[in-house]
Amino acid sequence: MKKQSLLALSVILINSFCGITLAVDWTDGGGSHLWSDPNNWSPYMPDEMEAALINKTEPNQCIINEGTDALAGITQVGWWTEGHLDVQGGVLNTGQIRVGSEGGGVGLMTMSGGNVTMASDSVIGQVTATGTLEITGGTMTQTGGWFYVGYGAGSTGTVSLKGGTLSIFFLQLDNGGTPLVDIEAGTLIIRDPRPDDISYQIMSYYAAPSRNWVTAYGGRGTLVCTAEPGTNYTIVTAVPPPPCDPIPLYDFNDDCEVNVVDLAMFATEWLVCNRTDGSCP
Ligand SMILES: [Ca+2]
Repeated sequence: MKKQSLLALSVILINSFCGITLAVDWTDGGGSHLWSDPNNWSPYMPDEMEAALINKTEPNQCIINEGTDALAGITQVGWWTEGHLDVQGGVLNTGQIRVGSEGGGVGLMTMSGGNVTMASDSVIGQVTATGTLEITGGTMTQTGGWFYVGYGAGSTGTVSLKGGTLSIFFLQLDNGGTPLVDIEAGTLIIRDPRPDDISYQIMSYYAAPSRNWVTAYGGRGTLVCTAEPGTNYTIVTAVPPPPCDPIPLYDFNDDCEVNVVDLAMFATEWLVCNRTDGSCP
């Protein structure tokens, strides 16, 4: 499908859901990589009524830096192709964020500082696309709607909290895709006023070994879920694993100990043969 057709389709879809009037393309035509440079957008810089389509990656990624006050109705990163939005500072106010959105797209959003605010439903990895959100600093706050990770068949959504804060109302991981929320030094805040239900959802459902959709340090650490007194906020953080040096060679689950758990993992592949030349027994 030609780009113009895709753009028209996008506008129709966006219009039908959000009342957004126009999709504008990130071009990096000015070469500065900065969201704040009007020369980097076509036909012009987005405001709160537009969908900002960021479909370029290095060396033409989009950067929001200190002093930038960015606006968009929808911020769509990696739609039918690859895109990278890097928030280093400043502010982004947007209705929605979609990272990795349809058509086998690959979207990456990195955040090391600043403040990002979304007013409604947002998704990391939507319908056959792959989306990754990596936060090492700054604060991302959703003021309304749900936060979807891995939405729809064939989608892969990954949220990596290595610092900073992700503050949302509701974390929705159960929509047919492959979701992962991995927490290291960052903090996940869920502001739903039912902390007991949220804690159960996180610790006993999403983080259950049969799913492993929410992990701490890639499964090596320990998740901690607490209700903040007086606010009903559920705070999810991670305790790092004990130091390990050297890592045992046959420690398949990375817990720094070789035991029956690793043996069971080994046994599940006993006699598996994947040679493609027909020489397997
Ligand atoms: Ca082990």
